Amino acid sequence: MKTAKGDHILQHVMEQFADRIRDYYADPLAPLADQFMYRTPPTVGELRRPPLVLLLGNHSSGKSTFVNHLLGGTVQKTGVAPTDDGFTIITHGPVETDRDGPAVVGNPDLPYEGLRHFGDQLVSHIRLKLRPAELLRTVTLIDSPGMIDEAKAENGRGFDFPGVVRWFAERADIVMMFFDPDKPGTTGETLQVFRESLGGIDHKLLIVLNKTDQFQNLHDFARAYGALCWNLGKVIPRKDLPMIYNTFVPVAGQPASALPLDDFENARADLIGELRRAPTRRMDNQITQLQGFAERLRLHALVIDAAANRLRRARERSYGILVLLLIALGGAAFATGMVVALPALAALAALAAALLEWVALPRLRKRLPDRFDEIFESLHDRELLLRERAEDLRAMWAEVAPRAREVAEKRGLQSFARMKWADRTVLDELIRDEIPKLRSELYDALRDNPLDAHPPQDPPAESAMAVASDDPLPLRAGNRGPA
Ligand SMILES: Nc1nc2c(ncn2[C@@H]2O[C@H](COP(=O)(O)OP(=O)(O)OP(=O)(O)O)[C@@H](O)[C@H]2O)c(=O)[nH]1
Ligand SMILES: [Mg+2]
Repeated sequence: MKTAKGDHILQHVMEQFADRIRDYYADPLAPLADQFMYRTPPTVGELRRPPLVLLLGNHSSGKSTFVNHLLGGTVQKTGVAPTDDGFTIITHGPVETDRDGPAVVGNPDLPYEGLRHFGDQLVSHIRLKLRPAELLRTVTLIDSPGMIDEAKAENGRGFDFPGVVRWFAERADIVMMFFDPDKPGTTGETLQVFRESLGGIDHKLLIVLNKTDQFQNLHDFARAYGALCWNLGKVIPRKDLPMIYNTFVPVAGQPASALPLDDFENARADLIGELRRAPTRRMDNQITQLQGFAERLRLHALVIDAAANRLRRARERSYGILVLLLIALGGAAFATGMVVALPALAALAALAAALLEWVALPRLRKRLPDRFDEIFESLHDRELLLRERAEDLRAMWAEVAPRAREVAEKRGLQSFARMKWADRTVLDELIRDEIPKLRSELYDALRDNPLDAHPPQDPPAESAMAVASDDPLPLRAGNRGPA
């Protein structure tokens, strides 16, 4: 059984990893991001936020019931009609307190300020609940509005629903997507969210076919399961089927199921086990995020740097030709005794330089961002030939390219200082050696200090989820309620 001491050791190890991740962002990534106007790295507050578990799903799929089951009490309202129309952030606090959206997004100690950009309508649909449940010391749960049939997010809900889901999903360490036998993946909004909000995050997505106790026979179960797979196949762009947790939460007064429930109960234990692993997943996710940031920054910076070098070289070449021409013409003027032509020659040189500075070079500067794809291809020709990497690399470039172009167009390529060779080497080594090493060290540390040494169990009450730790330091920033 896990001990408080073991938890503290693991927590200490996690803090060390968090510090190393922070250090990599501080140097070399932040200065390079600044030099090439790439995105700002995550703030310390974001890096220190508690692990987040986001619960999504169609309305009435049992999200809130699952939350209550986890916390061993009635924290969320449940019901057959659409119950939740907002996002509820449920986090640890010593006494039961509820806060409204404006207090949540306006508190700089909480990592939710970014939600303000989605407008007042969203803010009024956000709630923070502080509860003393032990589970919440290590994870923060986010219950969400049930998805409905018509994908009319912007007009129907008054805020950009897929955008908000993406915002939470990007920051979450686990995203649970709930389906139920009534609507196994057929809800319009669910499909829209898969397409618009969950792209690129399948590594943290857990699919749940819930309420399996409602199936009266195997045939019904097979139909619903098949329909779910069919629908997922349309929206998840991967070859293999993701793992689906077929499970239910016992609800009083429900008719007894005709199917044996053991497997469904085991799946619930597995699902809760995954949820309890959120803190270690968070570290893994942060390494993935660090790697993604470094690789994208590298593409962005290398292409801009190469384009800026082309511009610099074109300038040097043009001036070189001009100077040579002047020397030749000046020499000829001296040789032929036509010294009177020298002032005219000087004026011509000034005109040529002006044309170069105000016409030819600005034109090239404008054209170069359109050639970024070609520059990217030529910089990575070798890597692109290695087939496995090619698709990933091109997809990554497609993500980075719009911003790289925008920055080059708005700021002007001439304003970027040349990338130092040493900086480039440090960045390459970080991506090639240090981040993979960091990850394998994390796995070693987890093997030596397993968080989940005992099999996951259902929580009969809050205390069952206790992680006996009175100082969850690295998780504090976001876990603390508003002052
Ligand atoms: N039989 C059965 N009923 C369930 C299960 N989970 C939830 N329910 C019932 O389904 C209804 C809807 O559950 P909620 O937890 O409110 O569903 P939700 O996903 O939060 O719904 P919205 O907030 O509207 O999105 C409630 O009446 C629950 O009692 C389950 O596993 N089995
Ligand atoms: Mg609900």
